[in-house]
Amino acid sequence: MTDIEIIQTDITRLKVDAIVNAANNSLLGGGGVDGAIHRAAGPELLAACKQLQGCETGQAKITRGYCLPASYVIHTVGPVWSNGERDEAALLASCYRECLKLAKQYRLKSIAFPAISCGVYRFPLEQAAEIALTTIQQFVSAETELQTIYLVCLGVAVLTAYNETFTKLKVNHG
Ligand code: AR6
Repeated sequence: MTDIEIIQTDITRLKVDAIVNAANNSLLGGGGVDGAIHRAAGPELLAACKQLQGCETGQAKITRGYCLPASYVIHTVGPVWSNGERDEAALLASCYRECLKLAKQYRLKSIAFPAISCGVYRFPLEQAAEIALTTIQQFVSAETELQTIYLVCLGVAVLTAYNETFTKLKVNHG
């Protein structure tokens, strides 16, 4: 049974097997959670990312965590919100699935996700929360090795959207 926990904290402080980075196609750093992760992990993370030669939107790649308390960083690239006209929902779901596939491949027991695409990329919060939770629930119903999945919210707006969606989905699915 996998636990799904919604928490409000700075993801860079979590001692989990992997934290997920909401990166951009270059994988060479940026602002938001990406900037925070690179600052906390140190320059070796950027050196490792340079070897990866970027990442497509909706895909994911893994590195070590270097100076982070987390062992690994899974870098994924969420879609930029564009009025829902560019397959953003499917691409965001793909981000969560691809990260979980890597977690399975590396036999990770714990993983922490930030709210991918919910910052600079402006994905609507309620819809993003629903995609995150349903995609994760579908994946874990078939997979058992992951013990804990954290959904990390920095701001209160994201926290509220996640909590409300979580309650709604639990009610809907019994
Ligand atoms: N811990 C947890 N969550 C955080 C943290 C943190 N330390 N810092 C920010 N967040 P964003 P995106 C939240 O903009 O929308 C970067 O420049 C934040 O409040 O980081 O996918 C990349 O290089 C928000 O809810 O990612 C890309 O160019 C969520 O993380 C671009 O931003 C995601 O916000 C990606 O944009």
